[in-house]
Amino acid sequence: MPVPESGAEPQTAAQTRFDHTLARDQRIEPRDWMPEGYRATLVRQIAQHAHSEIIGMQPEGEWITRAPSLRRKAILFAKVQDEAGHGLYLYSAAETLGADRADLTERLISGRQKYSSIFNYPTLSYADVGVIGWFVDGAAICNQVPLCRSSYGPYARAMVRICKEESFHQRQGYELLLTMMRGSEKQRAQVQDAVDRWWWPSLMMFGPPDGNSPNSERSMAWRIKRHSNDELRQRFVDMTVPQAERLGVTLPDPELVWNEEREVWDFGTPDWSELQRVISGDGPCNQARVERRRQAHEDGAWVREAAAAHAARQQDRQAAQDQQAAQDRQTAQTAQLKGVPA
Ligand code: FAQ
Repeated sequence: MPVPESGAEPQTAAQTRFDHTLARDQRIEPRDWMPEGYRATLVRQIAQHAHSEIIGMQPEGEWITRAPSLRRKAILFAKVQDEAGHGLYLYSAAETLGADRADLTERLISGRQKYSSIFNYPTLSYADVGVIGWFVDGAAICNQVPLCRSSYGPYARAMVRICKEESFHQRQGYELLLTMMRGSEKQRAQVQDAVDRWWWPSLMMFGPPDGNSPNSERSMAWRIKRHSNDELRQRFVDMTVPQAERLGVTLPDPELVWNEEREVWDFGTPDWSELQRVISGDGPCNQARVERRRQAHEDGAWVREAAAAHAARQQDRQAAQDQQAAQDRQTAQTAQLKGVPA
């Protein structure tokens, strides 16, 4: 739990220590004093991130039963399970800031907290599974590798493991697409169609342009975010263009052109009004995603109750064992004092 702002020592000293920790590029840990705005920003970002991982299980999860072979099913199963794990590390990181996991879930299903816009688009063909791995996990890596150096310790450490797994996910997506591109004409067309549909939403994952990103400045000053939304978007485009060439697909942007001077790929402007619509709940699948999450949460109530009952029983058993052990020790000590052999 964070030390409250109104701790025993004067706030100015605590604030100075906090500022020095950031200036030395060291980590803030849960036991450290932190400004309330820093804590709230972290809870907001980490919760949104956790929700994204959990909601993000749905678009690909829909293809587990329809994946074309046992091998592809096993791979997809493992990937979707990984996303659940990422969500859990992130909820745990939010808990170190005093957030309550049940409350965060409630905020998600009542529409009071956001999750990534990207998961509000439908997965229309199996090629979408590959393109999600390639684009969405690729974008997640660009965004999240710098977060491994985020100033808040538990978040940064969670990111290290998550990034390793995302990197594997990205490669499996690209490998799936390479296989499909070596297949039939129909398969190649499916890949191109999926690329066309997911390209722009993937660029939007990085958030609004820098001039319209109200949280960036403060988050960067606090070293929660290390790069701006536009910097990371550019990094993603530069990484992806040569991969698209190798794969043999066309990215759906006529303005995509190599800029000799800046040594980056120039690209067109995403439809920012679409991002705003999707973020505010009016994307193609928003309602279905949240409804499914709500249903899963309700269906899982008995599991939570059973787990809590089991934990309570274990605790009672442990307490009884501890009490018995204490009594045994007491009896042995008394016997020793009386000179009775044990
Ligand atoms: N979708 O001022 P900014 C994944 C909101 S995980 C929805 O720029 P900030 C793994 C933003 O929250 C993907 N909302 O905000 C996977 C803010 O709203 P608020 C998730 C968005 O925080 C792969 C408002 O707009 N990754 O893919 C989006 O400085 C495959 C103004 O924006 C993370 O969460 C959006 N795209 O920057 C799983 C990474 N963009 O809260 C399954 C960590 C912006 O003020 C399958 N998060 N908004 O009401 C971040 O890096 C940042 O939070 C950003 C946004 C960059 C997302």
